[in-house]
Amino acid sequence: MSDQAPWSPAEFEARLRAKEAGYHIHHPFNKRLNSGALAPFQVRGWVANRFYYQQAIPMKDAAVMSNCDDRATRRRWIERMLDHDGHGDHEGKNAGGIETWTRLGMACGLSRDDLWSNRHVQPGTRFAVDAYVNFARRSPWQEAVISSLTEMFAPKIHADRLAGWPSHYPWIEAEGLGYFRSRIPLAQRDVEHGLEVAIAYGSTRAKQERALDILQFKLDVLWSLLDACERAYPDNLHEDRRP
Ligand code: AHQ
Repeated sequence: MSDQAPWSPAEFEARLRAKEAGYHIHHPFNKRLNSGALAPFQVRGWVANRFYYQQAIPMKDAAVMSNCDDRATRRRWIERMLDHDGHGDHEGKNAGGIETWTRLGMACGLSRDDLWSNRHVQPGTRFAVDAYVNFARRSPWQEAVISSLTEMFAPKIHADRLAGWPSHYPWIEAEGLGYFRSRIPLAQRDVEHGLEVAIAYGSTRAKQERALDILQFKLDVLWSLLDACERAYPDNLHEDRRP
């Protein structure tokens, strides 16, 4: 553990943001996905595996809440759960992000049951996502908040999908991309809160370096999910085994 002086908040944030180099936007499978190089079955496989991640987010967020003794933080954090699980009548725009992701899956040709049964979820996806949820369950709430900061880099990956998929994948109904559009402002709001927590947590150099390690763990979670998809859905996958 370092006993050096802490970095300034600006320097600490810059070092957090420099971890973008390991973000899954740079994963070979994502590069193929966002450049239009994947076949429909490979896109469907990715959607079905990412659905398992989306389902896990509110449980991860509930774990953060359960460990958080600060009411002001909980009052902000609960918005994340409602964003994913929906609120009010849970219809239309109140249905929540998991429902919007379900509509992405159906726009790609998956059935609702294909998604909610988790029948296409690969072992590597399950282990990576479950590791993320369990990290949030057993860590101090500030550390779990820091692990969500991979979303600093998410607006670009959503924008890439919105810009490219309509022409790359015209077979996907356009309204299916609604999740990516809806997530950009929410990611920006959530990152603002997450960075406040991270800067306050990073009172010593050792804690700042711990924060960088936590962010690397979460980058590895996202990277591993794409490793699992790349392994499961090779170009020559037998017809009978394609989602
Ligand atoms: O759709 C995503 C989402 O709701 C979240 C919540 C946040 C977290 O709490 O870890 N991270 C996250 C991410 C979402 N989408 C991913 C993508 O590539 O579409 C990116 C992912 C993230 O960057 O952490």
